[in-house]
Amino acid sequence: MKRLFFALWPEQHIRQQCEILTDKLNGYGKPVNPANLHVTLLFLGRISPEQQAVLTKEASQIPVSPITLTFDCLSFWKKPAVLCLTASQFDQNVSKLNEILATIAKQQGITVDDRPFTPHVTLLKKADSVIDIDFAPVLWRSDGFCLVESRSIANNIEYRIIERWPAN
Ligand code: 3AM
Repeated sequence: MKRLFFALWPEQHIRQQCEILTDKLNGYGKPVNPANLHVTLLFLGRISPEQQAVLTKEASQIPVSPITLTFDCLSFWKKPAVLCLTASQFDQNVSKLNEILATIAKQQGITVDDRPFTPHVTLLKKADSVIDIDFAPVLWRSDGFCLVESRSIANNIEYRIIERWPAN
């Protein structure tokens, strides 16, 4: 069994822009390792090899359009205690992709998060307050999506891309 999720993975220059912003937030929480920055499309949880094989096959058949997200807000989410980048408006292609992935996952008996989908990039964990700083919006262009494995190693979270599907 592997702990998996679908995500948008950043190109290097987007990762760097997020990293610069995270540096500005120094002292307000625990920075996410820059190598781990991503937009979760759908969290799947613990998945068997059989489920993974079906999910991978189904995902490869999804028509994927390029996605552009403008992350122009910093949001503090109290319950998970995170500070993340969010978008005041966003490309409906990303919501469509989330819906299709959720349908595929449910067909495999996987319980998915039914809360409204909010694309975000978590920058700080263990955050405890709203932060009001000026920053240049992060333009996140994605030419596809991926399936990612999440592993906990010695108190750190490590993400490994298992498969990538480019936009058509
Ligand atoms: O994209 P972010 O960093 O907000 O919080 C976890 C992380 O989200 C989230 O999935 C992403 C990759 O680990 N996550 C972890 N457990 C979850 C759960 N049970 C979850 N999302 C929904 N339900």
